[in-house]
Amino acid sequence: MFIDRVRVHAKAGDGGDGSASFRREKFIPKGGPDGGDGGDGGDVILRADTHTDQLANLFFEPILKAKPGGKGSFRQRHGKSAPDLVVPVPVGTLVYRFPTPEPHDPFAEPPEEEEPSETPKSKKGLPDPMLEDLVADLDQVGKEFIICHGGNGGRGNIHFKSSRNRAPRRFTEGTPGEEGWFLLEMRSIAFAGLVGYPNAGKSTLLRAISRAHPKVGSYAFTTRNPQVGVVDLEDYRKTTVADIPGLIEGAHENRGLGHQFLRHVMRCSYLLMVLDMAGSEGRSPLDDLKALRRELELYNPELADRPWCIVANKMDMPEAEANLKLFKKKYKGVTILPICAELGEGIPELKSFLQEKVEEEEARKAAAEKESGSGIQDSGGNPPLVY
Ligand SMILES: Nc1nc2c(ncn2[C@@H]2O[C@H](COP(=O)(O)OP(=O)(O)OP(=O)(O)O)[C@@H](O)[C@H]2O)c(=O)[nH]1
Ligand SMILES: [Mg+2]
Repeated sequence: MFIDRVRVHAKAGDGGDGSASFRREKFIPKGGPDGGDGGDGGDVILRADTHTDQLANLFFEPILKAKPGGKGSFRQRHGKSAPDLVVPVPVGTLVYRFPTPEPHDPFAEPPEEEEPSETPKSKKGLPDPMLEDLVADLDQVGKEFIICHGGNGGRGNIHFKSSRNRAPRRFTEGTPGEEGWFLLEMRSIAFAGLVGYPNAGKSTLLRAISRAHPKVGSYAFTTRNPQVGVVDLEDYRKTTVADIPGLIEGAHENRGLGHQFLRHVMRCSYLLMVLDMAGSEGRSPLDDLKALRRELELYNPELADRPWCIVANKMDMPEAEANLKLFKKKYKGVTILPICAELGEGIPELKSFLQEKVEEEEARKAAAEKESGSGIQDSGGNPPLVY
């Protein structure tokens, strides 16, 4: 089971209470206050980790609870601060905070029957999060975000001693740790995304250009989870390409595997539209491309504006040549890369094209950085988050 979206409940540790105690020893019957402070509660921290590739561990254990701080004690002993709970999540995880639910009102009118809504619902039953609830984007290895801060420890009675009150019984309690509901959503981060109908040969292509081994099958929706492959380029450069499950008409309305994977395309700077040039299964590659572009546009107009090119696959089949000619006539301004993913033909050309695009992107980024005058690295060549 591949999990790229989970709801979790997090609770940071409460601060430990301060202590109210008095020094009592032989021959020192009234030794004054000596209650120590409480320790701080542990934070709940999410950390982007390269060794975690999905959110499955959180699906099975969705409650993240950090330990409370220790209580203060006599002889000025301070309570121990609790360790932070660090939870590894995949690089590219977005964190949304659910608004705190209203307290339940038993006298409230029961809600009216909901009318069937026009907008598609998420397939896994989790509502689509709102952009304003986004609190963090863990898009770099090692990046951390504290989702709940631990409470502060209370103060012991030793702090409340004064000239007028030599034996204070006052102490403060530790503050409670924060808690809340969060939605964690993973979006694969890759330079280029392979977008195409089922069976167009996306997974075969990823196998041909990288060391990734996604499953290849002659049936639709062989790929059910996005997978990122690392592609070695010239001059020891590397880039990443994401294989994404097949897209069908109506995907923006959640048909097929729907939104589940369009989410992942959002993080790709470049789109490789993979087409079955032979038009097997009685389809026309021209119609396929039109439908794919429309789906991207309907899901998010921003996606339709991403730079893209056509990867004309299955050029080993007899019908492919005629279709390629049609494409060259119709899409004059668009790069068309004819390949046969299965036999590895056209793969070196595709790789050098990718290299060109990676270098262009790097130059663009460097120029943008110079302009803004900041030396701060952005999210590693990925476009800003858009929804
Ligand atoms: N003749 C020919 N067949 C190919 C070529 N590339 C892929 N295929 C075949 O096309 C079928 C589908 O390939 P996949 O790589 O699984 O296609 P996909 O686009 O990943 O499909 P989904 O994961 O279902 O979206 C397989 O039977 C492949 O063997 C090619 O260049 N030529
Ligand atoms: Mg596939």
